[in-house]
Amino acid sequence: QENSRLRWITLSSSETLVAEGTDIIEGLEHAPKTLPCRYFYDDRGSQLFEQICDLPEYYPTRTEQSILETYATEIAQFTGSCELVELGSGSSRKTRLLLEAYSQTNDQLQYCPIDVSAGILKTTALELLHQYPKLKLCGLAGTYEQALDQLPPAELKNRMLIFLGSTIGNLNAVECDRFLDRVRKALKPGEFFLLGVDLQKDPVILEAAYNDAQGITAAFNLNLLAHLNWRFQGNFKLDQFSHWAFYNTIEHQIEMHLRSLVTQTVALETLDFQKTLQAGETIHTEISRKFHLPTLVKTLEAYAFQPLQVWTDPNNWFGLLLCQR
Ligand code: AVJ
Repeated sequence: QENSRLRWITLSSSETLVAEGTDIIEGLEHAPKTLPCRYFYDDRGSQLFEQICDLPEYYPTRTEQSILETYATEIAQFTGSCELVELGSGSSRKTRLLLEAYSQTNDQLQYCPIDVSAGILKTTALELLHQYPKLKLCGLAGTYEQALDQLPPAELKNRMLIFLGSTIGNLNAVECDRFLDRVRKALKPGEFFLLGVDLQKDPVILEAAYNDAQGITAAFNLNLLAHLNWRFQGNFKLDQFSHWAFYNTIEHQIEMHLRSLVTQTVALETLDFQKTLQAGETIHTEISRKFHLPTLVKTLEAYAFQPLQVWTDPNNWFGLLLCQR
């Protein structure tokens, strides 16, 4: 009977076929070279990210988790019955706290996880259906852009879009504006938006979180190249690159790069693409912006989101914002 509570939608866009891989070519043609951080998350990358979340240095996951542990019931009472739609749901580990709270205050439980990694989406969906007998689940495999443009109609009378883990920090200011505009269009007036953001803090703490002693973050960064190798028949040799992460205090963002240790030519055969990297040259793979809460609140208001509540942890390391469209 679990199947009757499960629906799958694989999202695609008319652009997909044409666009497949062009973002990679664009990034590698760019000076300095970049690669989209979305490509971290093949199934192996999603697993590595799960390991990062458990690292002693990586405070965001457990800090956000502690905020949710404290306030999930309050959130559920505040919004009342609503469908939960989550962007970048991954293993849904933090969302379980919300599902727990909503299953106690509401008789209907509707969850729509969205992720680019179909593997982790499926495993998680089956676990959740088993764990919550009332739960109805609609999994969407695709990018945020695809998902926001093609959200299935709400099954319940209200809806809350959830975007946790400070994943919004991966977007630069321009992309963030475009994203918030999409979110606003995807939601109806009165619907909710729950946003988790990492806050500005001592750079020593920030840099440690992206340079863990066990080297899991390095493996995660390098796995992007392994992903490109299998997906586009690439020839990246992972041992000829090294992980580099630092906090940019001017931009208030962690930056992750991959540094080429030697002069080498990389090729992506199915994209019919080749590029030479100089020894020491870097490829920029990720930004992770760290936010200033009052500024973020103003930005959200500018996009017609009304911040209803802002919660933080005792150190003020992480923020959780409940907004209403
Ligand atoms: C899930 C994108 C928020 O930026 O902290 C973790 C990803 N990168 N370690 C982050 C990540 C390196 C993470 N986000």
